[in-house]
Amino acid sequence: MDAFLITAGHIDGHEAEALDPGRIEPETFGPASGPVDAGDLNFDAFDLDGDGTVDSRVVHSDDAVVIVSDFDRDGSADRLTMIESDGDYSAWECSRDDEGALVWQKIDAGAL
Ligand SMILES: [Ca+2]
Ligand SMILES: [Ca+2]
Repeated sequence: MDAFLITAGHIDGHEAEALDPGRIEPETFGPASGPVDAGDLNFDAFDLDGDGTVDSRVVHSDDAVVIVSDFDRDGSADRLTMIESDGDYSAWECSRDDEGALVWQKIDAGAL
């Protein structure tokens, strides 16, 4: 398939509603979890990549503390870092596959 631009029309009706990061469970989160709502980055947000624009905030879900990062500020999270109560952590980044579907990829994991 040739490369093509993702348009709103293409995504419309194609993807599930964005996931609330407060409902993320590290045990079940995976590549096909879909878009994650970055939420309101105007409060309690910080600048993780140091470019002068706030991009990240901390969300407490039932099972983990989740750092939600939206570096391009489009409202959809680009990176998630989950820290479980036992110190296990995992970091995920999302991208789109050839068909425009959002895919999460685990980029790091370990124990604190
Ligand atoms: Ca930033
Ligand atoms: Ca984003």
